[in-house]
Parts: sequence; structure tokens; C-alpha cells
Amino acid sequence: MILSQLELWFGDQYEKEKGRYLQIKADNVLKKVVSPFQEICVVDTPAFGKILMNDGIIMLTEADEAGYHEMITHVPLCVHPLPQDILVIGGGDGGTVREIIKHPQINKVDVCEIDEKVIEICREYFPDLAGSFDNPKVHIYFQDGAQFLKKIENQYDVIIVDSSDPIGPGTTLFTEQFYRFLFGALKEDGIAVTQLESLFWHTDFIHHTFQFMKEIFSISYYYYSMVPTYPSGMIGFGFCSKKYHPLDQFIPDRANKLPDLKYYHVDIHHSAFILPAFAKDVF
Ligand code: SPD
Repeated sequence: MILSQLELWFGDQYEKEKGRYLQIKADNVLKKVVSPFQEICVVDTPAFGKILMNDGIIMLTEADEAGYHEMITHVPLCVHPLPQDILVIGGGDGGTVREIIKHPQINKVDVCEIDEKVIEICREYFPDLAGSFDNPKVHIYFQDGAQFLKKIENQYDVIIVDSSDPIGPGTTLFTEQFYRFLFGALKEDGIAVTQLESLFWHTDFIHHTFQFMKEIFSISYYYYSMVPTYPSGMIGFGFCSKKYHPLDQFIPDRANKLPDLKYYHVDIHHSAFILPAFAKDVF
């Protein structure tokens, strides 16, 4: 039918190569820019609102970004007893910073984003997220995350690695060396949380990562969030801690005081760490 030929449908290119593909209908391409690092694209969709894609891979949609940004942020910030100095690696859309600055005890938020263009585009098309960069506690550095971290010792209470996938400019953020840099840049009781893909679709990759994560950090766990537009409808995180256990040291009173939440709450903090039976062979 002619009408369907004129419709614009797209999906996550990285997953398409592996024979699986969520299709989303778009009304318009609002922006397409090729930066020195990647192609950045914003499309408008009837089902999910505006969507940000890097190199044809969905980074966020307006409809379900809260499930990702709230979980990557509030889980570590409701476990560390006094998180004041925070670093975000990646996170150029501003969603993670928006959640961090909901915590009143924060002293500073450093953001290390490799691609200046991502921040520029998100300021224009996703002001509800990138507006967070205007907070005076926030300092932005345009640099590769691994290069930034390797010069830093003992400086941060919490580091959040809000990365893209382990291809393209984000590749260095998934190596054993990078996890060693994370360990070194954290204070003696620090916590790092990393974007760690889908337990269902990237099982071998997660297994591989946990082999060295467990060697480097005495406390390491996988937890997840449901995000319909990410591959397999979920995304997981690596919880890497020098001292604090994600459930034993959880501070529910702090979680209860957080404003404007769509996904995170006290019970989901616990349930996010409960994994299916097959996961026992993964970690
Ligand atoms: N498979 C895509 C995973 C992307 C995760 N990070 C996106 C950045 C959102 N701040």
C-alpha cells in the first residue's frame, strides 16, 4: 500500500544486525548531525514522544527515560551514607544529572562527556533533561571518560557511567582497565554504577564483565530497570562498591523524600536486585 511505503519506521541498528528489532513509527526527523564521534539524530514519534539516537541506537525516549535515569542514579545515592562529590561519565542528555541534583546533600557534579554536540542538541530538544546542566553545582568536561579517570585518585563518592553501548565512542568504558580506573577515582568507601546491557540479550557480555568486576570490587551486583524501548525491554546496571551493600545499607527515608519520581521507590530498590533463575550462572 502506498501509504505504508511513505511511513517512516526505524529501530535499534545494533540489535538489527543480530536479527532482532523493535520497530517504532516516526512522524518527523527533527535533527540529524554528524559529530566527530557519531551521528546524532532526534525523531518525533506518536508512541514515545521525542527519541534521541546515536549511530542509529536508541539512547532515550521521552516516554520511558525516567525508568533508566532514576534507577542508575537513586540506587547508589540512596545507599552511600553521604554522597557529596559525584561524577557522571557520559550522560550528555542531562537525565542523570537531573536526578542527581534532587539530592540536597550533593556538593558537586562533574560530567565527563566525550561529545559536545550531544549536550548542544539535548539542550535544544530535551530541555527537561539538559536544563539540569545549568545548575551551579554542575561542571562539564568534554573528554574521553577513560582518559579523564586515569589521572584521578580518591576523589568521588559516587561515579555513574551513563554510557552508550560497547561499540563506537563508548567502547573504552567497558574494559577491565576502565573498571580499575573507576576503583582508583573513588574514595575509600565509594560506589560506581555502570550501564550494563540486557541480561536476556547480552548474557555473555555481562558474564565476561563480572569476571573482572568481582576481582576489582569487593561488592558487585547486577540490578535492572524495565525500559520498553531498550533491547529486550530491560536494561541492567553494575553496582560496584568498596564498602556498602546495596540492600543492607539502603536508606529508605532518603528514597521516600525524593521529588517527582515516575519509576523509583522503596520496594523497587529491593526488587531490582531479584534476578531470574538462569542468572545464577551469569555472575
Ligand atoms: N542500548 C542503549 C543503551 C543506552 C544507555 N544509555 C543511554 C543514555 C541515557 N542517558
